[in-house]
Amino acid sequence: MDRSPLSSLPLTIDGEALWRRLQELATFGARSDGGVDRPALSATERAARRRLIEWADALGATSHIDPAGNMFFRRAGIDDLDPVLFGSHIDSQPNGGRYDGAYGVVAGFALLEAAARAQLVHARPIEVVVWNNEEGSRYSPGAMGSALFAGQIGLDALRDVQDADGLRFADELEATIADAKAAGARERKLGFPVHAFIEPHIEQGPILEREGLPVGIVDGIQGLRWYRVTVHGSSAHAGTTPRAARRDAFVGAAELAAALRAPTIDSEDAVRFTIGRFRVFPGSPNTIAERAEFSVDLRHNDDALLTSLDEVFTELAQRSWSGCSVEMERVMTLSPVSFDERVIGLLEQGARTSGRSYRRMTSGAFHDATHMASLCPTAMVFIPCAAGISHNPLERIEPHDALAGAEVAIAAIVALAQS
Ligand code: HGY
Ligand code: MN
Ligand code: MN
Ligand code: MN
Repeated sequence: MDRSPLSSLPLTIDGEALWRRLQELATFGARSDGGVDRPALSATERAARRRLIEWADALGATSHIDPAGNMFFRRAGIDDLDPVLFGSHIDSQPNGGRYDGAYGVVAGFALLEAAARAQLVHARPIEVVVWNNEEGSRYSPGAMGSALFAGQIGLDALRDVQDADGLRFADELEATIADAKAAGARERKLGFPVHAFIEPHIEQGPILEREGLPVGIVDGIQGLRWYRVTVHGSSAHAGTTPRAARRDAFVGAAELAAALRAPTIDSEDAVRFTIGRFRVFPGSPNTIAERAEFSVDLRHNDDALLTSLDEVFTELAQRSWSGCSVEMERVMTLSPVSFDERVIGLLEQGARTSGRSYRRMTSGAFHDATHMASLCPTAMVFIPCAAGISHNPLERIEPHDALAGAEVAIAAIVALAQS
């Protein structure tokens, strides 16, 4: 891919408009504590998608939705070449912040706005993308829409997936697609050739703030494994059942959880082990638990270590724990990924041209860029967030950093769209 040197920033980005759009998007699923609760494929997310369609209409971009629920807001190029994609996700954690995912999508709209204002001419189409269900909190696995787009999983495998309230993924997806089409989005097939992809995102860690840098150029993402563990016991009376007769699913799950965590903290460097969801059934104070379900989120940049831990986990799950049996399913596997050096180089040029100091860094969080890197030249740009806090309503960014990251990413996107 040839590339035009970035002698100056190709567009003037309206930082105030970018900030206004971020705050407007945060009204969809707004929490009283300043965060957002905007689950994938929920009514609040459907309303947010409709607002993005309105924004696109006003900026002369066409709106599209694919069978995976991914949305694309397309600014035509003078040639019908493979498009450059630019964006992130708008679904959030239940106690999410305003900027995780949303920042990358709004930076995309800042580009559409600046390009429309400047009547920018570019060879390739530029498409702002909203990947469906990146968080994986309501429906597992995460990064689902980009995995479907990249052919890593098929829709058939998700037919029976339900959320905690028993609402089927397939039904909620169908309703979301119908709602977007009613608001003017055009249907599009799943998957198409992409020239390059850039995902602007908040760092969700403390490094950039600690080093006083406005921009991070992301060259890769660490690996991940997600597990769903179910421990089966027997319900019984809390007051009358002697210890020897108990098959208490909570006790079994607690012992297994501790056993799973032990080898991760024994490894020479920080495997990140998280149990974020733990549910006990029937969930009555005076009934011994018949079933316990919990999640395991495992992260590290050494795939061989993650694979070796998978073998240890599989063996532990085959044992009996306080008389309880165990089912364990690995529901998500992401190998560490390295991004494309040419796209990284364009982002570094964008930082230099815009006079922003920066550093290269690897992402601890997974992103849709993980799957896109298997399809096309891909990289990410990070901006700092206060104290590295994310997946928390206290998530905060600064308007000047939001502008800096957008200018750097947009300079690279425009250069890619010219080539
Ligand atoms: O969990 C993650 O790493 C991403 O932020 N959803
Ligand atoms: Mn995110
Ligand atoms: Mn997230
Ligand atoms: Mn992401």
